[in-house]
Amino acid sequence: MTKKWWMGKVAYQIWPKSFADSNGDGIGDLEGIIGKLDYLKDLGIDIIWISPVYKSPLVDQGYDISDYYDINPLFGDMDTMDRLLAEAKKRDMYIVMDLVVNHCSDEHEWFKKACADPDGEYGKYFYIAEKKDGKLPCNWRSYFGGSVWEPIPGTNKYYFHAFHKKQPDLNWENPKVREEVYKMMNWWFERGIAGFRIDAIINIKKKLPFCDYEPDRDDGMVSVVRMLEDAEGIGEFLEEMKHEIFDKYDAFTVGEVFNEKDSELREFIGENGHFSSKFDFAPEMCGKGGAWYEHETVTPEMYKNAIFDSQLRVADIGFLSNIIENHDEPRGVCRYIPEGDLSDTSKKALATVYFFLRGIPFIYQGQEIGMENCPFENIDQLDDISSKDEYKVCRDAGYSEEESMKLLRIYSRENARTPVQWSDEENAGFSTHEPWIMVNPNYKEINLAKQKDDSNSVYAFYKKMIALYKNPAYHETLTFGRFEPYQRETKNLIAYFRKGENQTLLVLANFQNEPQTVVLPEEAGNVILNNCASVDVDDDSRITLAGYQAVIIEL
Ligand code: TEU
Ligand code: CA
Repeated sequence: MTKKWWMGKVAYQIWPKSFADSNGDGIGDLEGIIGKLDYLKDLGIDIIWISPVYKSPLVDQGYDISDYYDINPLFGDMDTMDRLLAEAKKRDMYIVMDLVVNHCSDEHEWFKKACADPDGEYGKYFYIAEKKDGKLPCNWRSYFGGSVWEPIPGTNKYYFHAFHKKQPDLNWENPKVREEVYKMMNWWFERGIAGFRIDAIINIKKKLPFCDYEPDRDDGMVSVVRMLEDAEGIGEFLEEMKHEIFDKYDAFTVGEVFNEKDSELREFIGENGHFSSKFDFAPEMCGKGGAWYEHETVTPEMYKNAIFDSQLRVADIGFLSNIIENHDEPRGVCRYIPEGDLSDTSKKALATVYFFLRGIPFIYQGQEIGMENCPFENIDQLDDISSKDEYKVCRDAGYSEEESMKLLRIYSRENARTPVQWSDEENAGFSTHEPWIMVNPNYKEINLAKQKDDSNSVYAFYKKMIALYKNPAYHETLTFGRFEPYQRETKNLIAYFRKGENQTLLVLANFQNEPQTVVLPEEAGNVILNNCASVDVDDDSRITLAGYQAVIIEL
């Protein structure tokens, strides 16, 4: 395998609106990010992915871009962006931007021109169609609810949106659109970014011509996801993008790829794949299906199977990007640790398990201090379009307000979007002003200031993990070493090997409150990571792990 600069690096996701507010308007911004670069460097971060900061009406918090060449004034301006790039570079850190090109905002000038003249040049930048015999071109339901078709006022025409109606899909079949996108990407690389996280990319290829599918709900519609099964040929677009742009800049690219077919894995992230990496969403998808009230609670066994299956499926084909949460998911500690078992120890156990999987570890802002879901009490405390839609789906299905709010506290992506808890000062040290969204009331207990100098804190443990990962004595094995499950059938034990050329490391985590004794495959060597004060190994190479104890042993 050809070694690439990004292999063995540690990445961190910033969701700017809630990261750090520098000017006291209650909204995080670029200057706030610059102010935290030393903090991130000290933690051990190499690559920083910043969720969208482009000009945007923020209907979907920046994933609705109205100008790809400018910065949302709420977040700063282009000069500040350039300074951020320069300051990151000074610290040997890499900035990765978010590439949102399945759709733009309905306030983008392309779309305004398309609406003004749907049959003209810009009309072809989008999917615009008329009803036939009183019927829309297809019965697909958008990700955020309602039909994918929305009328263009003053005409008999409709436009297609896979997400919100203020996010019209760009027509990738039109070479002009692709040319515009590459031009813009090029412009950003020339400014000094290291790569892109590529948003919702699987959706750029539609199943055409549009057709109806069997409805999956009483509304007569079917999730737009259904068409992905039949959409063929996305690879041609992605190869073009790679050859035109990514190769030229030796970029680090990570695809937000769901639903790829097994046979496509190598094409996506193999040695010469479309992208450097793709997120492993298998744990995120665990237990999910249909509406929120139809989801199943994730058990440690389900979690283990999800990550192990992904690891085995990918093996050495390429590098997954491993996460326990992001801005679209609730906090990982609340999702993968059974309710009632949440503690600093269990948070560290989960961290150990995911961080040392083969791939690129991503940390989402606040994860390193063990931030938890937010106890929202009513729907008005939330701003997220997806949460509002899912809440409505629950209410329409007869769930009470209380039941629906309970589901929201479990599944809403707003859980990960509350301000980062820097200290126990007002507004958790995030801002001097009341933040745009509530601060999690647990900020007095969970905050960075409290954890920074406490060697037993979740934060200190993350720092330790990163240092271990980068320790030259283990870095090769932790980066390239083979993943192999150990005692996979043992309940509530999550254990695996990382096997390098001349080194074997064993990651062991006891995912329950009761102690658990495990026979080691061979005599234990050094214990190189431990989330408890001691470790109990007997003469017969049996290790007894305390509740939620996690260790890494050199064999
Ligand atoms: O997400 C795409 C996506 O398919 C989902 O994760 C989606 O967020 C979920 O189904 C809704 O709850 C990306 C971004 O990460 C997300 O924040 C944006 O809302 C979406 O694209 C549209 O740009
Ligand atoms: Ca601000």
